Amino acid sequence: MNQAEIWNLHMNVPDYVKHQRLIAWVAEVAALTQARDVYWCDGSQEEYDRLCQQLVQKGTFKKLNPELRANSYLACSDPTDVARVEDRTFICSARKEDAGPTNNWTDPAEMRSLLQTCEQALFKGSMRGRTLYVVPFSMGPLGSHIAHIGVELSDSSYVAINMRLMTRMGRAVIDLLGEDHDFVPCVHTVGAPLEAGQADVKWPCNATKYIVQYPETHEIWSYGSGYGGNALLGKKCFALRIASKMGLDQGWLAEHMLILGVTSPAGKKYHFAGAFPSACGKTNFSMLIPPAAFEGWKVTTIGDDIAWIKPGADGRLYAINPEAGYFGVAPGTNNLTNANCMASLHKDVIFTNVALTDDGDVWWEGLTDTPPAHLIDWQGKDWTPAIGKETGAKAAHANARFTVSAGNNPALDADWDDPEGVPIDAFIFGGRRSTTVPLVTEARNWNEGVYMAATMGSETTAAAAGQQGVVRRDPFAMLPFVGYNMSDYFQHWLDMGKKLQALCEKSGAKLPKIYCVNWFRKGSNGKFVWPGYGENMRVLKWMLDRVEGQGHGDDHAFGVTPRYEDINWNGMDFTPAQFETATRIDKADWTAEMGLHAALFEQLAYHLPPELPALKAKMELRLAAE
Ligand code: SAT
Ligand code: MN
Repeated sequence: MNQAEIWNLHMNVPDYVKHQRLIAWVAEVAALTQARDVYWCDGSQEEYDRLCQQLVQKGTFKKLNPELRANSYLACSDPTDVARVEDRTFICSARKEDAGPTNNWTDPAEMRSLLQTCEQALFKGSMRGRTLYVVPFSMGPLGSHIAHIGVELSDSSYVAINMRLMTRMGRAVIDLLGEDHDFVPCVHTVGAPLEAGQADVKWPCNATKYIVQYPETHEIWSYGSGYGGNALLGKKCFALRIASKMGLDQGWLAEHMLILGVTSPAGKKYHFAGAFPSACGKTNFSMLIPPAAFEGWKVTTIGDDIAWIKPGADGRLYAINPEAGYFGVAPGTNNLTNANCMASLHKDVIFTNVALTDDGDVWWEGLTDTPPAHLIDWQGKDWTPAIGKETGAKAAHANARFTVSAGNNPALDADWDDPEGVPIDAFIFGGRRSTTVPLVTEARNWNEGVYMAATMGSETTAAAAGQQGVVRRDPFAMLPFVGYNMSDYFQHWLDMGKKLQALCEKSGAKLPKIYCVNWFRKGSNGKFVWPGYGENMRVLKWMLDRVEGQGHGDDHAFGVTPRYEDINWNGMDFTPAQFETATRIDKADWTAEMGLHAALFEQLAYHLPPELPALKAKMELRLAAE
């Protein structure tokens, strides 16, 4: 018997699995990683509860007080494994130019050798002593023509159960795969093999990490981390990095965007897709509750992080949320900032890296104004407000997360699972900028919108390892997520615009409008000028007025921004002076900003669409004349 045949014996293939290529691949990976055994996830509640229970026994999970958080758990990670690792993320295309200057690139043959084939290959024996979980999942509604299937092989049951909340996972996907359907193979190991007799730790991981995408062959290999986007491979690795390349080749878009529905009191429904970098409020925005003055208006969530968008024959863009759950940032979430989210978190939640209260509930910074008198912090240490003050230690990690199924969200859109997707009326792009960028600007046309999105900057957050609060260019909020050359991605957006325009001319449909927003501008006192959250409805309403050809605004160098009188201020105390601070275009600031655009274009010179520098020159002329 060869090694693969020996492993067949331990494969435990359920008889409903008919896909020989899948079985052979699982056997190959099991042999490579020397997993102790193989477990095929069926996605059932019974399985979920059993795996959670095992994690409780192992000490990875703490079961929360069922009266306060029914069927919910807290996991605390290794302190070195708390966020996405962008510097350990690789796009391994055949040609370096095709990964582009914003991605880490390694030759695919070299990477395969390092991970799979060389003598010390990292995946060799990496699952020793552990179970290999086979996790079949659909990104998008089962069977939707916009959806795609993946199978993740992971030695982490934490990953398997998070995938059940985050995706459509289990036997139904195996049934869809049938005998020969395509799937994206995703291999994940925490990189912590257990030798005979060796005790496990609560959060196994490895100091060495590799998050590897092969965009041309649609493969993902992830080593060394158990956290979030590093390990739940359906999310950033598949639904953005691999899918963006699929979209380039097949004529669609995979975007780091929330999708929300807005229904007017008259019952007319609109859909927005909004791109913001990680930890800039996408989850909150997607669950927005309109202020009292907007009685009769309703905002509903289709997705909070990722959108897959395909053109219809009518020239409209149809979007689905490839995910089925939310992996949201906990700190700052409360009943004022996101009451819908809070209502989602009463049951069936996995919390990661938040603090534990003495009565078995969770707490994080910003949940309540006054912290409880005593907590166990995310690192398992005693925490009191006095300790926090003295040491600066946070009770919850700044990137602490909740994982919860979309079904828990009271604002879930009735069409969220529609396999046809929802038609997009407008795109919103927003960064986190203390200065310079106005509250809202409408692009005059598609190409100027692409320019705005391409040159977007944002202050870095705790969602990724590394320095926080520094402004970096984050084109389309996709900097860490584009699976190919960024300039080719810009070109793809410009090409899509042209193609849609031609289709729209025939059908009479309109291209989506494009907006740039900034909720995070600060005044001279260092405080946010704009209150954000529910009040963002006022900005959405202005956008809808524009979509209907009714709203007004000032035309300036970069597009159209509302005047004070163009916004509905009912029930809100916001002075014209404050509005001026939130929307002002400062010539000196923008001259400096244009210098940063120039630097970006220099970095992205290879294949940079000439339309972009041409637009820049036009805007600069106009800025100088204003
Ligand atoms: O990539 S994660 O899912 O861990 C978080 C994020 O960056 O949005
Ligand atoms: Mn995200």
